[in-house]
Order: sequence, then structure tokens, then C-alpha cells
Amino acid sequence: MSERWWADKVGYQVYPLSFQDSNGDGIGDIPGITSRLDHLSDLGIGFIWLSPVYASPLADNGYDISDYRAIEPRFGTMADMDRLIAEAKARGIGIVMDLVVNHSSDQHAWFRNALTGRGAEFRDFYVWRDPAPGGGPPSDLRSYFGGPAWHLHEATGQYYLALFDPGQPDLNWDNPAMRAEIWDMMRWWRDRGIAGFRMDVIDHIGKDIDAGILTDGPTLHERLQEMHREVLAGSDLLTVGETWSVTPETAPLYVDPDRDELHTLFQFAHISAHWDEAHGKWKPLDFQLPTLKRVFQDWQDVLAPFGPGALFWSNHDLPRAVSSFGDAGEWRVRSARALALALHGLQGTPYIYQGEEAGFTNAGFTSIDEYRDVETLNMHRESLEAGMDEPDFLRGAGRNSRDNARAPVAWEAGPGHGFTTGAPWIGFPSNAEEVNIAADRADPEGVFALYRRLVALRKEQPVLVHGRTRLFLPEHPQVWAYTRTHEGLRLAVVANLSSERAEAEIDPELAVTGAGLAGSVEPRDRIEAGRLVLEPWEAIWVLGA
Ligand code: TEU
Ligand code: CA
Repeated sequence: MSERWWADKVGYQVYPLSFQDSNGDGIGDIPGITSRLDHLSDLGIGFIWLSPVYASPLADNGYDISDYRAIEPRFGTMADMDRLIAEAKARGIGIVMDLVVNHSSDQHAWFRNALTGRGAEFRDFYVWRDPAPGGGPPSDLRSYFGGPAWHLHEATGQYYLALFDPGQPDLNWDNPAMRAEIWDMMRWWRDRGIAGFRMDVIDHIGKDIDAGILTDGPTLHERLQEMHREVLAGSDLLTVGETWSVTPETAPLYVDPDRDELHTLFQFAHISAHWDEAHGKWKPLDFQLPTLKRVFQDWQDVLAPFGPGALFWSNHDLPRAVSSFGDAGEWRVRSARALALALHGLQGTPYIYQGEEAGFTNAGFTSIDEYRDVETLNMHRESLEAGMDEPDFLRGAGRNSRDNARAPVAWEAGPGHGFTTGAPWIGFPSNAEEVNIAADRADPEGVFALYRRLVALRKEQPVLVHGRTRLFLPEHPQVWAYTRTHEGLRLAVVANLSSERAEAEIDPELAVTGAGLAGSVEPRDRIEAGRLVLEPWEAIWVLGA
């Protein structure tokens, strides 16, 4: 198989609402993104994953689309979008669009038509069911955002399905006319010159709702193969599916190239491993490094035969990397650097979430009034109704609410932080005066400087693209150590992911002498067998034979 264009590239996620405002309304927009392309080009990234900018009432910040072929006016115009694609391309940066097709908005023309009667032209584009025999919803299925997943439409006497917000009715993937519309829309975007699709909750499109099967349903892979035939075949579009449900057993079904489905996946095992079984992310568990290492290594092994997987610490649904996995206080900069070294040494395509390249922390919100996220606000209401007390909920939200990473990017110190000249739609992180892009970029030992180096190294060193990953010291509670080997070269990655000094016994097969490619503290050019002492959050990359 010939090498894919993204094999040695790093991706960068832009969350448009919070990246850069260009007109003072407090909402990030497309001209704002275009105006910041030089920052991304300095970083060296190969593509942007752009969270949704389509027409939308923004009930779920754009993951509720009312017109797939229009741009939300609050984000700009189609001409702005074309200009972003062209200006990015001129800098060697592709635009990967977010494809949100498990559901549309309830303001989409299809759904509005569907409401006009049981026989309406687009009625069957959505999932309708009669009430249960004794009345009430067809099942007791709950929405991911809280509350029931079935919503009664009184005028037509049936319930529609919405697995997320009631404003996000699920599309009916069993309807071939609906699928034909989606393929057509995807071809339309493909032909505008985009670089790929990130596919929102794509593991849900084969659901069998009457059997209670939401993910990995009976028709999922058939549908993905149809999508490949209809849209992707013959193109060099990058496809990455968001699949919370994927397991090591089911992953090959999506990414085995012989099956013609997707190139790669976002899987979340390293995230959900730290959530409480019953309360999920609202009661986060303490971070356990041995668990994290095992999960990452398993996925390295699973995906190695199929091409690069996706690597990430954070995204717009998750807290900030340094707040979850690092030390957001005393060791903020150094721990952000160590986390970058630990992740970017792995096999796969790293994704940087906006602001991560400057070591941004969680938002630091302390009152429910500061939150905007529909999931957080619903869970707040439900948790309090269920007897949780307010401070307890706010503690969980402070760690894991989606708004932690949705606070606007602070580009500089001072009012508006270079993000807006107006009032931002959600508050800045509480430390934005000190923690911002300009302050970090001014520091040659800052987070950005290291990210830029790691992005460049991926293009220079084939071992980073092709090397097989081998884990050492799996039970060590502080140190993550692995090697990547390729054509007689060995890259050793050794990272102390803790705020205390660490000691480790280095195996001869982990030891290496050669070039110190990068480090979070002083670079070292060798790792000797025997006892090694690492400073807090010290991480090193050493390349040798
Ligand atoms: O997220 C999928 C999803 O399941 C999330 O709601 C996730 O469970 C949660 O955020 C983690 O607690 C995707 C998008 O990334 C998210 O922003 C959307 O809200 C969601 O789909 C619906 O489109
Ligand atoms: Ca704006």
C-alpha cells in the first residue's frame, strides 16, 4: 500500500466557537481561523480537524446541523469557508470536516417536513415509533445528555428518537433515500477541496433500536462500505471515525484496508479507564499510570497492521490534557512537555487540541452559571434531583465538563485576550492572564517550542512513522518507557509522569546511546542499562542503533 499523505503529519483540532472571533460578537468564526493560520503553519501541522461550522441553531454547539451545505452565519459565509480551504492549502494544511450524520438538527428542512404528517415526504428520514401499548414512550431508553431519548410529537401521535439533545433527532439509516442524500452531500464537500472527514458517533449508524442495539449494530459495516463506494473510493480523503464503543476485537472491522471502510478511529479507552463505572466522568477515578500504559500498548498492537491510529490527550468533549494527566500547578509547563513527548513518540497520528500547544489548563469555573454546555447543565439538574450536592457536582464538572476545553483560546494577556474585542460567549480560563499563547511562544523552553519540534521530527525520522512499539516497565507507577524500532534504529522514550523524582531499572533492550532528539528538561544523549533517576516530569527521546 502506498504511503498515505498524512502518514508523517500531525493534526490539529479547531473548535470554531472558541478559536478566534473576527467581528467582536464574542463568537469565534471562520475569518478568525484564517487569520490565525500562520500560528498553525509555524507549528507545522498537516491538517485541521474543523469542528462543525454548518448552519445550526447551536443547541449542541454545531453538532446539530440544519443545513449541511450552508455555513452558519455566526461563523461566516461559504465564501469565507472557500477562502479558509484555499489559504490553508497554500500553507500545506488540509481541512478535515466534521461529518455529523447520526442526527440532524430539528430545524433541518427534512425534520420540519417530517413533522407535517405521517405521510410527509421526509417522514421516514427519521426514526418514528408508536406509543407503547399502554401509552407512553416506546421504550425507557435514555438520552446521552440526560432525559428520555423518545419525544412525543403530539400532532402526529408518534415519538421520534433523539439519542443526544431533543434538538438532534436521529436520522433513519435504514432509508436508502436518506443515505443517498448523505452521499451526495459528502461528494459536494469532497469536490470543494477538503482533505477528509472526522465522523461523529459513527458507530451508531447501524443501530437496531427495537432490539435495543445502539452501537455496532447489524448494518454498521454495510453502511460504511456503501459510503466508501459512493464517496471515498478513488479519493485521498482521510477518514477518522469517532467510536466510543470500539474494542480491540471490533477495530479491524473498521480499519482493515481490505474491507474498504475507514482509515482510522478515535478510541477512548485511555479516557474511560479513569471514569467511575456507575457515575462515569462525573465521579472521576484517580489516574493510574499502569492502566494508561496497558491501554495504549494494547491499541498500538491492535492497530499496527492497519496503518496509523489516532493519538490524542484531549478534544472538545474532554478536559485539558495537563489537568487530567499532568500537574496543572507547579509543574504545568514541564508536565505539558512530558505528556507531549509520551504521546507523540507513539505510532499513529497525533492530534493537538487547540491551546494544548501552550499547556492550557481546565477553565477553572466555580459556579454553574459559568457553564454553557447542554450536557453539563442537564447533568447538573439530574444529579441534584438524584440527591447529589452542588459542591460535589461542581467538583466533577471542574474536572470533566466539556466546557473545560471550550473556554476561548487566550492568545495574549489583556482584555479580550486577542480572542475578541467584545464579550466572549463563555468565560476565559481563570489563569488566562498568565497562561496564553503569546506568553508561551515567547519562552524558548515553553510548550509550543517543544510541540513544534515534535511535529517536525515526525517528518524527519521514519522510525516515528513506522517503528513498532514495545512497552517496558508496565507496572512502574511513575515511568512510561517504550521503544520504537525500525530498520536497525531504535527510539527510546522514557517519561516520568509524576511530580516526584523517579527511579527505574533500565533493561539492556531499552538502553540506547546516540542522539538526544528531544526532552522536557535537559536533553540526554544516552540511556544506560541499570538504575536511572528522572526528575519530576522529566521525559526524553533518545535515538540510536
Ligand atoms: O460526541 C459523542 C459523545 O458520545 C459525547 O457526547 C461524549 O459521550 C461525551 O461528550 C463525553 O462525556 C460527539 C461530539 O464530539 C459531541 O461534541 C457531540 O455533542 C455529540 O457527538 C453529538 O453530536
Ligand atoms: Ca464572530
